[in-house]
Amino acid sequence: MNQSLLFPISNDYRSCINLDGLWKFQFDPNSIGTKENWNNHLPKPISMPVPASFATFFTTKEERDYCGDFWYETECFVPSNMTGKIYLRFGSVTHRATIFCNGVEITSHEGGFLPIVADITSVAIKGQKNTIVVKANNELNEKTLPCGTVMTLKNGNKLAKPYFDFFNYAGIHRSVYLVNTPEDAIEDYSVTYTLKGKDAVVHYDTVSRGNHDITVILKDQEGNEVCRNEGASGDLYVTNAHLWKVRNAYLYTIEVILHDGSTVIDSYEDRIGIRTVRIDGTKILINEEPVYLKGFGKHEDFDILGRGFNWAIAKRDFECMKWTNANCFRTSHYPYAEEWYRFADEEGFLIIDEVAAVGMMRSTHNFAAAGTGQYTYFFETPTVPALLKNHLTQVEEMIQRDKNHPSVFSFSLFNEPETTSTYAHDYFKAIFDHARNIDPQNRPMTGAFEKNSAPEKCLCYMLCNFICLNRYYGWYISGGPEISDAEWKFRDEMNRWQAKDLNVPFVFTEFGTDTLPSEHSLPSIMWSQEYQDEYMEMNFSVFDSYDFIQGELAWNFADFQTSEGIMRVNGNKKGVFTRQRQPKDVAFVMKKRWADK
Ligand code: BDP
Repeated sequence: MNQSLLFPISNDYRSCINLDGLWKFQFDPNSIGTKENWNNHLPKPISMPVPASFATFFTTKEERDYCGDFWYETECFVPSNMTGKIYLRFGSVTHRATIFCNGVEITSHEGGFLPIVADITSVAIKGQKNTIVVKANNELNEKTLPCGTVMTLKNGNKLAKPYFDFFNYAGIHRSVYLVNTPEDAIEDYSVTYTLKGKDAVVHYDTVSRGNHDITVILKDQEGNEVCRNEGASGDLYVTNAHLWKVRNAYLYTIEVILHDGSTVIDSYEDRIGIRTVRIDGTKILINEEPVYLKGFGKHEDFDILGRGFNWAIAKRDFECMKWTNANCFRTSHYPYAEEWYRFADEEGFLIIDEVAAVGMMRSTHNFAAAGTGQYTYFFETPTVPALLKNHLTQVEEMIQRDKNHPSVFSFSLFNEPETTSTYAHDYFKAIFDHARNIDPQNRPMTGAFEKNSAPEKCLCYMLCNFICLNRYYGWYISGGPEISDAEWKFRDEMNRWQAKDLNVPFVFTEFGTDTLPSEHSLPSIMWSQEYQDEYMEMNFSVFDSYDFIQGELAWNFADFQTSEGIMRVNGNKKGVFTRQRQPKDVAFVMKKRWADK
């Protein structure tokens, strides 16, 4: 573990000061900033809200679609009474960043969807304002996640060409904190659970700096102490345990105390939920009870905010999801802001937590390429070892960050890569082995497969504990008047999977149609609301025909922004809700079905 990724909290021993607000910002199209010492100060900055994507504020295309280096700057007062360690913690900076404090380079981080922790203890000047500068970059390539490329226009401007179907939003997308901990401090903890009749055992493990005693206390929802234990690792026995149940969450508070006798050095508090996860044959078991997954693939996406985290949007999204009777979502196609998981823990939602391994097929229309048989030799290229290294690191950071959330019952390690070569198999075997080694809760691992990953050709499905399929029979394949053929083809594929007798659960992690709320048609026509309803009903009748299908996560929860193109009408319109989070007709269809499913 390089840095503590614990979510920042404040108490008597540690503190966090939120640095969100209006920062300074400057584009650096010719990458001159480093040479010209922008790490000290930006020469001609404009103002920029944090957290948010920069793209959504501008009125010119050049700025909205800007691709290259860009810089942020702010001032941060470091109080003179701070002792111990001082860090800056960025929830994420997309896609990569170098952090400077008072002109001094502190750290660099690759990957736009996981935290950056910069230790500024030796550089921060107490009792005054310190200058924080961030050099960021949003270019895409095939060595980093997510994958894509960059083209240069005739006018010299760079343009991101994602191999994925969401806008390449960039910026400081999540909250920034100044974190202060004692010199010797709690760095990490993890929990696993065993159920024993009505009781439960919470097995814990802690990581801390310095040689001190550890006491761990568990408190119930009313704040009463339930049990405690001494030692860096050990067991907490909970009699008559309240389990964390799907859509009926119960959260305990765990407090880890670092101390020398009665002198407390550090304390860290978090909320945890007692629940187990297991795959048994074709069933997904939470607390040994089968659960059928109902819900959505989502995006962090909204007007004006872009991919910037906002509590109000998260609240509305949970209310809409609860209204549909959903119980699950996938963080397609990257780890979301930590606040989403904390919210899901409280609401009793299950999460398939996905790493940003998307675009592992060389196509800027991968959604259309899926199913055409197009093969791009993605895993046969010399850049793959570098990509693998980044992929492994990001899986590690994601699991380190999210391992204690009861909502997270599974990790998804890819979305729609090429999977039909032995190269792909070897690549993903390394990823799955690593993930399994580091997840303390031994969660089921999965990945989402597109249509070219057919039962006869795919060499990677056997790596998964349950198999996630993204399928668009009735949209990309045999859409509109051919929908009866679509159903036939869909059933044919499912029969071929069934014939393999894999005895594992299958979950549909994508199915949907682009639908404009303005379009109504009787009989239905593609893009109309009636067609979205008809398509869903057809899909449901297929799902209900196979016992091993144990979940349906519709694509997508809401309309979202993408790159421009002839197949996208100001974004992807497969939302069950509009981008403003109002229901399309199909939302009522889902609500009705999921009420009794
Ligand atoms: C799948 C991708 C997803 C796309 C979706 C679509 O996983 O990101 O948005 O298709 O075409 O290929 O809507």
